[in-house]
Amino acid sequence: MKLIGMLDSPYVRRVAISLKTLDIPFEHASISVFRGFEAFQAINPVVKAPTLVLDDGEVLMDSTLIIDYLQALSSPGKSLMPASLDQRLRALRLIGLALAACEKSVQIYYERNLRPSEKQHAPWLDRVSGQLHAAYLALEQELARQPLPMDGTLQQDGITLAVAWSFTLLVVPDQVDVAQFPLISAFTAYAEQQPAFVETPMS
Ligand SMILES: N[C@@H](CCC(=O)N[C@@H](CS)C(=O)NCC(=O)O)C(=O)O
Repeated sequence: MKLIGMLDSPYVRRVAISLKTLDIPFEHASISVFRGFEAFQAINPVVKAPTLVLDDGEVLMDSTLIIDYLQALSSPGKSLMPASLDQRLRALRLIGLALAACEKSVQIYYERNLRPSEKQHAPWLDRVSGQLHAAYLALEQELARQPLPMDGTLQQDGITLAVAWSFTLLVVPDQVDVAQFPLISAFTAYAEQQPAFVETPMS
């Protein structure tokens, strides 16, 4: 199978790290949805990163749906999600918050970099910025209530959280006061040292 998209996308990166953590072999084509629009379009006319091309040519998109497929593909002992219902619910809540943080960071980045400055709409940016902050605040509270394990393992909630935080710090660092989020920072520092993260750098 082939993963299409650049690792500076948090969605592509979470899929690549999940593939490695699940020990699923894959090829990676680092094609930009902007600079490589036409090459991307030839693979997936919708031009969404990540795109996963299966060996039989089937094309999947959306990181969560791709990861769902990868989970089904891998052996049950290798799940990145907890088995118990209450812990699965918590993991899903963390993943939802982290994905919202990714989305809000992307929206702020696109607004600043794709829209001409005279067309930028401050109330919209303020709204998105508030949503980004709310997502990280809720994640920090979740980690205070129940820390994520830092024992050499990685689960999907931790992967997505660390990918989101590193991405936000890369593209919109002015949006977060790192001192306000010590638990997220500490977990991300741990995750970024794990082999699957080290082998999958953002740039
Ligand atoms: N919900 C999607 C979001 C994917 C997404 O928005 N990817 C961006 C790159 S970070 C993209 O494809 N942007 C190009 C576009 O939407 O035109 C996922 O989880 O995969």
